[in-house]
Amino acid sequence: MAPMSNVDLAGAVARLRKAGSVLIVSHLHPDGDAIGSTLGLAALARALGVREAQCLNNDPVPFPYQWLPGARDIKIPDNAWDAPCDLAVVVDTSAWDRLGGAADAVRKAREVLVLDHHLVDAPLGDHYLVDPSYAASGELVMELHDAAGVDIERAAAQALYVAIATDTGGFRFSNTTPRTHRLAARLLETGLDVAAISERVFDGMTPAKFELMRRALGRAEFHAGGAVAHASISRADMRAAQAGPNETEGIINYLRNVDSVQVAIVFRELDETTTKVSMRSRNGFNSAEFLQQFGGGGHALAAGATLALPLEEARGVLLDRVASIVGEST
Ligand SMILES: [Mn+2]
Repeated sequence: MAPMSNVDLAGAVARLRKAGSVLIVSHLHPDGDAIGSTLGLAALARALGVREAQCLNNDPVPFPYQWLPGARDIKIPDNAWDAPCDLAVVVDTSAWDRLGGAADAVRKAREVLVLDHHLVDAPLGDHYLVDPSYAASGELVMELHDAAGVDIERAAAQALYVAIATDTGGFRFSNTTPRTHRLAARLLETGLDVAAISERVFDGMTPAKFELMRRALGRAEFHAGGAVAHASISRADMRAAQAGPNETEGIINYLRNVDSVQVAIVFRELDETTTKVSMRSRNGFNSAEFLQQFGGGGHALAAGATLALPLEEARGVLLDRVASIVGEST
């Protein structure tokens, strides 16, 4: 059994099999893994004979994933949610505060099963399978199909390919393993169109995102001999670019890609007193560990936190701490 789990793959399948109604929920501001894993799980639940499998997320499906079959059926929370379900499955997060407005519906479920691959101390839920050795929750969902003896249908294969491809940065990040490629190879065998998916998921960009990138990267700063890079996105930037939260995604990678950079940080102003911090790192700097002191978490190479500080202050505090670790003055 994985280190942070109280249920294994077979146990998780048993919970699904037993449930008459299932609610599948992932984290707010869903990424490709969140959406892809949600849809893959819905397909698995239906194959296992679950009478009612519904999907719910705090936020609408981001544009690059809206074409996935079933994506339109992922609901957003409203006050029309009444009947408690037998089993809520929380995927790609283990934390209540990442569920946003979907948390209430999860709390009403008779049982909660968590399937995740993030580093966490105490996962939510009655049953949890949390294994950071998976590059994506989509890998876990594929292995659940195998444990259940269920073939992955064509539509689910597309969703799970998106899940795995996005969380590995197109099979480029260090979380990519031989298992990742073996699982992805099986998805390709269903005949999915890799080039078409890649174009939709990786290369497409709204004009709003381009404008936001222009603004954020235009003011990027480098410190500590180029080892630390950061950029900030204010609410004014978001308004001027007419950008939504999803359009901030990926901007940080341009900072991390600069070859001198060990730690890349993007600060985003949520309101007057709240700042969201995203961090990417390499060369041994553990972003998740570092951001724990600010109540954040994630992976060693990619993590995030929300600070109860105005943008400028959050930037000051965090950059000071980073500098003390990276070892040169900023
Ligand atoms: Mn993930």
